[in-house]
Parts: sequence; structure tokens; C-alpha cells
Amino acid sequence: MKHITRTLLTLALLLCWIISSFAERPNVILIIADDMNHYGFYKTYPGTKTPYLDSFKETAITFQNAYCASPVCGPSRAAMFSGLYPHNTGAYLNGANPWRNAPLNETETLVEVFKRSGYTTWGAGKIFHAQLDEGREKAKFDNDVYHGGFGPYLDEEYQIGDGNSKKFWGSQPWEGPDSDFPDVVNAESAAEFLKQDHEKPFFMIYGLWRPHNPYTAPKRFFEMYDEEFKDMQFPPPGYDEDDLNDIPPKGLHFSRIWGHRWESSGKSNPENWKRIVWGYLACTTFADWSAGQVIEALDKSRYADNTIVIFTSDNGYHLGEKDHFEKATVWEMAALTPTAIRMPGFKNAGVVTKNPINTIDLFPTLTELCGLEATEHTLDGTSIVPLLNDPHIKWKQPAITTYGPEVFSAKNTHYRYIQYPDGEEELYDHDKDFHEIHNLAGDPKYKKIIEELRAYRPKHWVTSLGGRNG
Ligand SMILES: [Ca+2]
Ligand SMILES: [Ca+2]
Repeated sequence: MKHITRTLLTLALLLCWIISSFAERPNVILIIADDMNHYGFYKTYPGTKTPYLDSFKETAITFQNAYCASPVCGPSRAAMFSGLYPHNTGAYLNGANPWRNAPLNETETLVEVFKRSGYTTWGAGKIFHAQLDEGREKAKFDNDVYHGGFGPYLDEEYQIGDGNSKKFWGSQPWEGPDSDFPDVVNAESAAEFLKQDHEKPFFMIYGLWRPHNPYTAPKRFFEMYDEEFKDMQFPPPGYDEDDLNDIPPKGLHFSRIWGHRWESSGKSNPENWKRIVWGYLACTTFADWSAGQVIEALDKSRYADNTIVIFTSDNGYHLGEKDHFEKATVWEMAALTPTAIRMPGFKNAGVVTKNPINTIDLFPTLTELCGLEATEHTLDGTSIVPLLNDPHIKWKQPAITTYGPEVFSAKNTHYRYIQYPDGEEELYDHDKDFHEIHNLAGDPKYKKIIEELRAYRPKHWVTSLGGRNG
């Protein structure tokens, strides 16, 4: 009898331990914007409005030097959710099928690790931006994921340019209901989920489709900006018409991706250029509002104090800087990804750090913070938990961004270094030149800095899985 009592007591204690350890594990909300650059989030383009994210930053740690592993949607997300760099997977370009090819077809995703570790997984919107096998997609999330898409697309009269992609290029204040936008529908679903009781901790991914083009957004967001830019600088502050003069030929190649868009709506057509920037700003403020709906729902919920909230973007965006639109470059415009992380209990709320981080670091960081099971594959990133505990410690690891085999960039707190496949280089001093106008690579004064950053260049680049530039 005594033996049975002792066994029961042990079991009860074990159960209590399991329940309490589950209860202590934080929830996680990961909000990923699509193509959001630094204009509003880091206040680099005065007048760009992001009031919800401004408030969020007061409750979080803001990383002023946060970068993507790859400056386009699919590869950036492949790196984020696998914890592997593009040079180790071959997922360099959009248009490839990274999750249906080796090695990623057999690599566990961050979502799957959360699920295996006892979390409820919930997703909505743009998440992987590449097809997974159907069974795997369904098994990853506990909810029935509604992705939505880039629409609503531009009506004919608002389109700029020609060809198949014209429904994506132009600006249109949307007169229809908010529910025409998947971002709004998904924010409402997320808010609904946050009202419910959840026994297990949860991992929520809310993937926005904006500010990615087409630049359609509810009309009220367009009305927050003057179409003629009477009260805002134009062109944007990072534009310099002589900027390309000191860029090596391989770099010029990247500035010409989406060249037809620059032709139709750049320097030669300032009215169209203004219209594009106007649309991007409206969509940025719309994305800010959408993210804000989810954060406000969390703040009203019982999970407010025990949830890690990560706001980030899959890549940045050019609006004419370096005579280029969109992303697909390793310059600051496309590589810098607005990022702030709110810790449980609002630890280090409002702190801003210049220590560099990379989206590749997300996987090992969440593994550590949430006590997730180990993966079979070795993660490429570095856990930034020491930085979250003390954002001011010295963090030496620079952030690596690549775009295609042998297009390499390293960014530390002060400098960006770039090397192209032919060995040509660029170097920018961010203490003096945030917009990367003056290439210092030829100046012998910077030899040591160049050598230091060049050492981070991968020794081996796996064969590309294919795809297309841009
Ligand atoms: Ca993107
Ligand atoms: Ca320049």
C-alpha cells in the first residue's frame, strides 16, 4: 500500500512538473511583413507613418541592424524557416521550389519543431511563399491555414507599364471594403484565436502580403499622404543621381533587375515615380495598421505578458535608390529588415541596439527561448538570447546576406562589405553614409576592415536550385 501511495505521489509530482513546465513556456507570435523597408520603421524617410509599430517598439527591443539572409521572398523565408543559409541549400532565387528539393524536402521547418515540441501551431497569410508537399503543409499547422494572395490587383486604368506583370505595378486607393484584403481577414482570425483559451503554448505566424505590390490599400491610407509630395522630400532621401558611378559592373547588373520598371516610372517619368512611392507609403501604413490589429488583440488577451512577439520583414525595398525598384540586391535598401522583438514580461522594453542580427538567427533563438526539441540538422544561425538579455553587449558576428552564388555581403555595426563573383568589391561606412553612396573599397585606409569582413565569405556555394532574378 505504502509502495502504491509513493508511486501515485511520484506520478502526481511528475504531472505537476509537466503542467508547470508547459505553462512557463512562452507563446510566440511571428509577424512577417513582405518587402517592408526602413522608411517608416527606422524613420529614415521623414513623413512615413507607422504609428502602430512605433508603439510596439516602445514595448520591444529594436534592432537597428537586422538583415535578411537573402533579399527576395522565397529564399529569405527558406532560410528563416530552415535555419540554413542559401549557400548551403541552393535556395538563392525566387521561382525555385526549395521545399520540394534536397536538402530542404527533408529538413524540418521551425513550425514543425514547435509542433513536435508540444506547441499549438497557427498560421495565416504569406508564410513560406513556396510550395510544400500538400500533406506536409497541412500537418505543420493545427489550424486550417488561409493564405490569401497579393490581391486585390490594380484595375486597368491604374496600371503602369505593360506585359504580364502590369496588374502589379501602379497605385490604386481601394474603394471596396477592408475585407477585400487577406491581411485584414487574417488579422481578424488571429484576433479571434487570441480570444480563445489554449491549454498548450502556441506559435502563431501572421504573414502579411503588404507592403509588397500591387499598391492597393484601403483609400484612407492613401489619404494620409500628399500625392504631390508637398510635405515630404522627393525623391526619397537615399537617392543620388550619381550614385552608380563608383559601382563595379556586376553591381550595376543587380541595379538593372526590374529595369523596365525603372524605365517606366523612374527618373525619366517623375510623375509615375511619385505615384509608385505614394502607393508604397500607403501600403506601408496599411501593413503597420494590420500588424497593429494583431498586437492590440494580444495586448487585450490573457497572453499579453507571456508572449514573445517578433516583427520582421523578409527583405527590404528600393524605391529608385541606385536607379532600382524592388529588392534583389545586397545593398542596405534591400537587406535591412525592420525588426523588433518583444520579450515576455516586457524585458528591455524600448531598448534600441545597433548590434547586427540576421533572420537566420531566429530559429536557434526560438529553440533556446522556448525549450524546443533539437533538430537533426545543424542550424547555421546563432542564438541571440544573450542580446535579448542584454542588448548592449558587444556582438561581433556580422550579418551575412547573399543573392545568388558568390554574391556576398557582410554588415557589422559600422560597415557594409560586398563582393561579387568576379572579386570586385564595395565598402560603405555606415557611421557617415547610411545610404551607401560612397564606395570606399579602393581606399587603402580600409584594407584591414575589408580583410576582416571578407573572411566571412562562404568557402563553398552549393549549386543553385534555379529560379529567376527578381
Ligand atoms: Ca518579400
Ligand atoms: Ca555610389
